[in-house]
Amino acid sequence: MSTQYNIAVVGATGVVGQELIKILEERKVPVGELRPLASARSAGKTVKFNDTHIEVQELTPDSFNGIDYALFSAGGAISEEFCPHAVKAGTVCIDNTSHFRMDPTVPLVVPEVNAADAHKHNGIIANPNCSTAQLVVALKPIYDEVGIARLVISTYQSVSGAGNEAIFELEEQSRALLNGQELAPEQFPHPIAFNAIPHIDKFTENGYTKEEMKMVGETKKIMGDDTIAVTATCVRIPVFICHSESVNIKTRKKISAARVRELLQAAPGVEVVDDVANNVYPLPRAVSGKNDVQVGRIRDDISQENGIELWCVGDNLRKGAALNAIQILEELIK
Ligand code: L14
Repeated sequence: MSTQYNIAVVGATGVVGQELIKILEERKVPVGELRPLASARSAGKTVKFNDTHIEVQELTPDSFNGIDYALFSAGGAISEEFCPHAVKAGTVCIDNTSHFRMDPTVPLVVPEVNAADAHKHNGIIANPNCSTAQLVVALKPIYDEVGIARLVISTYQSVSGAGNEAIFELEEQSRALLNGQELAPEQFPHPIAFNAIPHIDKFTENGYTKEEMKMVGETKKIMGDDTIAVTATCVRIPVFICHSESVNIKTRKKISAARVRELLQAAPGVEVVDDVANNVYPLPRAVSGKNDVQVGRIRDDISQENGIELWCVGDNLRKGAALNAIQILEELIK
């Protein structure tokens, strides 16, 4: 019999946890035991995996006995507390939260870009921020050909990254507003229905949000190049799934839009969807549920010599979270 692995999913009832279990099944990862873990509040619920219903167990320090790999997606505080227990039990952790991402002893991996880094772990591998993961997949072929000097990014991020309650809030607020009522915001600082909120995660000292600073730091770390200048504005929009990004790239050497299109057509994890004559470009509703990041609106930047503009859309629950984590797992066990 071929090797099987015992896998724990921490935060198994969350949006990303559910997606992790779905993708383990979809990609036929050789799972021996699947151990869904969550807070006491969710313990006793069941999750469905390959036609079996598995009871969710309460996460404790002893949850990792016999587990080969643990996929964490239950918030930074949970990872901070429980990854060390898992590592002590000999479990390798793939962490979806921001907690360990910028730790120099922890690899931060997007397999299309820096798969080899995954093997340099000390028990924990970090999975990047959703907006960063989809971005670097599209940047890598351009970087390898002409280098990148500077990036200016604006994001249009869906609500699903913020969890089940956030999805529910967009739904409820939209329904209420169409019925002439206004519901008070709970999951976001302002009403999200029919709105655009330039504020994701907390504000930091320099006026950027933590979400924006994650894009800055993580892009450089994954690309392995601290000299890339990065600035970002992250905006929440009333979309359920998929983050969209307007990306302005200043390259080190000149490259044409036509050549970028050619490079991206051959790039793993990317689908070029770019035919403006027929109103064809990437859209969140079309990319939801897809594994590939779609790129379109590829054009020469008319404002500078070495500039490219593009529009990139990715499923934040897949490439932005669960899929990337499982690609890391596949890299480790291949
Ligand atoms: O850094 O949409 O993984 O609120 C998780 C929550 C990214 C933003 C992370 C959201 C964050 C996300």
